[in-house]
Amino acid sequence: MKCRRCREPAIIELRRHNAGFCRDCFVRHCREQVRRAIDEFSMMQPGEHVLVAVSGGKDSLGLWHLLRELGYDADGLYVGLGIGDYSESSASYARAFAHEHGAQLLEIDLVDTYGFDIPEGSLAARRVPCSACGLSKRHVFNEAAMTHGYDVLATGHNLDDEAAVLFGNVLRWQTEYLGRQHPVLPAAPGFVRKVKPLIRLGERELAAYCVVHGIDYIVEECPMAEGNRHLGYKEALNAIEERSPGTKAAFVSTFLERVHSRFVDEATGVRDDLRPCTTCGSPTPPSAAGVCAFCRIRARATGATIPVTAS
Ligand code: Q46
Ligand code: ZN
Repeated sequence: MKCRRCREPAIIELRRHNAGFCRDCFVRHCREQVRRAIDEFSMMQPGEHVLVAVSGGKDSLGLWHLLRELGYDADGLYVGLGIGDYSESSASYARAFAHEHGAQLLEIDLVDTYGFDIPEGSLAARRVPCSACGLSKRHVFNEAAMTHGYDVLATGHNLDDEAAVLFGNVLRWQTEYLGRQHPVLPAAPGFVRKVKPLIRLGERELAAYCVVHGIDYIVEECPMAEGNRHLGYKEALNAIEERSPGTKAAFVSTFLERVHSRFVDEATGVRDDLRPCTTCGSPTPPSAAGVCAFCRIRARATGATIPVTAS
């Protein structure tokens, strides 16, 4: 197979684009997809101070590299979740990248800063690990970006992730989540702007991007991922994509073009009703009796006494 752009031998075939690319044209393709996503959704402006949430995996390290290549002033944020050797190892990949590229890495350890780790938090809150973990990461990312004065928080969600989340939200008709599912969540009181610049790139492309740049990333899956519903959704979508390449991209892009706006009002209404958490100040729904979900998990895991009246 030859490269679509320059006719040199291709190193990767992208069936969704019905094309192959050589190394240089593939790198250019990845940059172009990120640049287009940033422009299309007005994610950020040159000169803004960007914080990239990095896990040590291919997506977030690839994103960090891509943003820096595109000229953005992007620092990394690594949150230590306390998931045994997995966390130790993933931190070392994030640190190695920062060291090698002369980039700034902010590190926050959940145990040191908040007094609990994800295994304890999920047990204490009786939530599946990924639920306690996702919620904690969202809280810590937002808090860190706000505290350190960043303009925007970028996460490494790729096309496969977004398609799987969308699939789950549609299967259960979670309309509020559908209204919130967008590559840009604008800043609001208590919230930094959040963006997903990898929305146009798939998992395979990120893995290949890291390989061609010699970016080392953690390959092992998180040991607590078992039971994560999105893994099943990904498998189902992969089976569909195999038969008709391009379905995932069409699913996500058509949703954003034609469907998302129908659910925005519901999501905005929920956001407008948020009130500062009485413990940490983060925006929280009135139904939570004043204490945000993160502070409730933290209180249960650490045995701290805070006024917890709702579950
Ligand atoms: S780290 Fe956390 Fe993921 Fe592990 S516990 Fe689940 S959400 S799988 S990206
Ligand atoms: Zn709180």
